[in-house]
Amino acid sequence: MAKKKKLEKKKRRTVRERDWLTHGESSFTHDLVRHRRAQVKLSESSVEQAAPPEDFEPNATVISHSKKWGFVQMDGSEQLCIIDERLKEHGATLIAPGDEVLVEIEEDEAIIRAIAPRRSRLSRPSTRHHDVSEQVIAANVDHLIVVAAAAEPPFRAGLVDRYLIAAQTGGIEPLLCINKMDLVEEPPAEVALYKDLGVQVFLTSCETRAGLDALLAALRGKTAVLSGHSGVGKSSLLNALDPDLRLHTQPISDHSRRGQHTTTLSRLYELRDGIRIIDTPGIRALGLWQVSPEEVAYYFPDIAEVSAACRFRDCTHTHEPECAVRAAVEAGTLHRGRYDSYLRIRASLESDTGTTPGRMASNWQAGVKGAEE
Ligand SMILES: Nc1nc2c(ncn2[C@@H]2O[C@H](COP(=O)(O)OP(=O)(O)OP(=O)(O)O)[C@@H](O)[C@H]2O)c(=O)[nH]1
Ligand SMILES: [Mg+2]
Ligand SMILES: [Zn+2]
Repeated sequence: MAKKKKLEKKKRRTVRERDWLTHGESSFTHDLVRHRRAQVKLSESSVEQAAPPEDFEPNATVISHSKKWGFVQMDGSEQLCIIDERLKEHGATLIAPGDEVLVEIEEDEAIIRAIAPRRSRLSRPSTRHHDVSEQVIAANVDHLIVVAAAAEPPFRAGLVDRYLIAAQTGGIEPLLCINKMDLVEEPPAEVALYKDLGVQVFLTSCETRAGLDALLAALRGKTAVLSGHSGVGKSSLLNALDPDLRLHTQPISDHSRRGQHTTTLSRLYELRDGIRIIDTPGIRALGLWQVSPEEVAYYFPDIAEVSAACRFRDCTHTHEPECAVRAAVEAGTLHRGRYDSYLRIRASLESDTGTTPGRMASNWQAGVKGAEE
């Protein structure tokens, strides 16, 4: 008898309103406790149902989630779902905004039964001490919009270079958006380099609305994820692209005073013209998922091209004699900033090998020291 009671307690679940999305995960937990008495029990049949199907047609897209809940878009409306307990993480985040899922409705309960394989993803090595080693920031996106500010905070090419690598490894086409152009006369000098590499660059301002129409045109019918340092204006860009969204934004002076990011939960937004954009919290540094030090040069097309003329095939371009890459930097035909960025990323991957928490082979998940979630 006592045993049965315990079992029943374990199966309890709640269905709640969506207000937790605007307050972040902490208030959600708090609310869960507060509303415990009003909990709706998950039906026996749904718990004992057959195992999640392997072959299925997804019928919903994940907008946002917590560990146990997924907020999805389904049949044109938004729905809060329980994630089937039998779905297990296999080294990577179980669900992420943009994931295509199978939702089944049973006795007023919506349950995420299965998650479709990802066709692309923005990932980083997880820096938290939990089971997953690959943290998926966004799934199934066509574009990664790397957002940097022309000023306030100052432009940093290092993070952009890391994003370009993450986009390549995750199968996403990167776009570079230099925001806050109203604060400067000229865009950062590096912009020309990225254009040469074939990256589409958008010079925008949420104040003057410069560049926004071009960005909208490039995103028509696409799903994209906005990522970059905190305070560069990711949420402001979304507000400018669709004034109905009214997302919370905050001056960067407040960011530093409070030491926290304004956006705390990644979330997918549906805009007009079939555009879907995932807003994410700002990051300080981006660890690289599944990139070894030896591979870094492949992701710098300008360096890879020159390196064909290095004396050694496995040249690291750090100290070897007759290194065509270093010669090109000296001759001024390869941009020194790009080479420095290559060296920094390579060095960080080397020094991090074996130190990143997680279960998988550590040299595949080297990240950035001090990287934050
Ligand atoms: N001058 C100027 N300020 C801008 C522009 N875009 C955003 N800002 C300001 O920059 C500050 C930060 O903007 P947010 O949109 O909150 O930045 P965020 O990238 O979403 O930050 P996190 O959510 O912390 O990652 C706000 O005070 C905005 O008003 C712009 O184009 N020009
Ligand atoms: Mg934001
Ligand atoms: Zn070399």
